[in-house]
Amino acid sequence: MSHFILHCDLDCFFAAVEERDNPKYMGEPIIIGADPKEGKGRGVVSTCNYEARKFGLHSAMPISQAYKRCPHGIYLHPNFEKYHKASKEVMEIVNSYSDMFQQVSIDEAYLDISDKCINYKEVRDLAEKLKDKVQKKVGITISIGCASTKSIAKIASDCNKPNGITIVEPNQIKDFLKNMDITKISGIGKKSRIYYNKNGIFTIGDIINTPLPKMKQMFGKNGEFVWKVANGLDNREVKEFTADRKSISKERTFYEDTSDFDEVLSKLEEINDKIHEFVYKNKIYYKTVSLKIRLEGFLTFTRAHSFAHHIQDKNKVLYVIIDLLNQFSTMNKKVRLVGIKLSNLEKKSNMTQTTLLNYVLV
Ligand code: TTP
Ligand code: MG
Repeated sequence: MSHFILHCDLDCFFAAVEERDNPKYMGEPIIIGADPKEGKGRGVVSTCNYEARKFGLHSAMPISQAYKRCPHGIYLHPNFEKYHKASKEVMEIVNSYSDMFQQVSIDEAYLDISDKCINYKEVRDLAEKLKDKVQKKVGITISIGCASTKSIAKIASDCNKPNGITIVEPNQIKDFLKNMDITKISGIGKKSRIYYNKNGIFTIGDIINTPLPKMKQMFGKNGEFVWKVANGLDNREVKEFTADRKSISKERTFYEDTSDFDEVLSKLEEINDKIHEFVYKNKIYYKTVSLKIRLEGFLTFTRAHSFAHHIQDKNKVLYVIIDLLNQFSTMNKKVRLVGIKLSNLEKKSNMTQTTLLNYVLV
């Protein structure tokens, strides 16, 4: 059976909601984020509309820099309550097309429509209907990518923004991906890109042309994952976090063993941030935090700490991790891998505004 997976992502989400609610700003550059204070403001851009992007503005840019580039823009404070409501309305519409639905952030979701369509023509019709419904009922636009795997659907949804549909059929995958930069694959960030480049891998085509054993040998597990993505073999399913899940964990191997405490700590912070994106989105609370550390020579240790109650607090986890990490500081050995695990999980349904804020601004 063919696999049809959609990735739906709203266009300049927060800015689109503001544009919808303030028609007088139509056609103006709109920037959502911190107060620019005429160029002296601190903080960052949350997002901006496509008009503002013409001036080089983008998410996470310091607001002072945005102001310098676009002083005549309309600068607005985020109104999370409003965005949360719009997100919920959109997600309900997306979910109404299939139960195999997985929301992955405030403005993106996957939808498996394999048992709703028999060919790509029907897929396009469904995607168009979905897009029209979002526009009509919520008043904002969404871009949709469709492919046989989640990772390619995600890359596709970004290709025809705003308000576009991009379908990549299995026999088009190679041509679609081959000239793209490797960072289009989520799993290759700015830091790993440097390492991949050093080893002669620049485009996704370079990954496709490297045999799997060589990818594994050069880049370990990450190499294997990105090879599968590049070859259309990523078989992750569309599914939501389920209550019977026992733990959430993430680990990373250093490209070279390190004894630099700051490097180890910054890697752990990165892992903690990533895990918490998932935690906040899925409204997960946890009681136990574990640190995993592998030293040179493959000596592996885990240390755990349990809180008295279920919590959801990125900073508390980081303090515990630092504390647990300090227990290894006297061993005088280089570190090969670090990981964090959260267990004793509980899912709550009432998301507070602070958690939404945390999620959005991390
Ligand atoms: P994105 O989907 O990454 O961005 P976007 O919807 O604004 O633009 P695009 O058309 O390229 O998809 O993020 C969704 C919302 O999350 C975004 O509207 C604002 C918020 N956000 C932040 O607050 N900070 C950030 O750094 C990012 C990336 C997003
Ligand atoms: Mg978006």
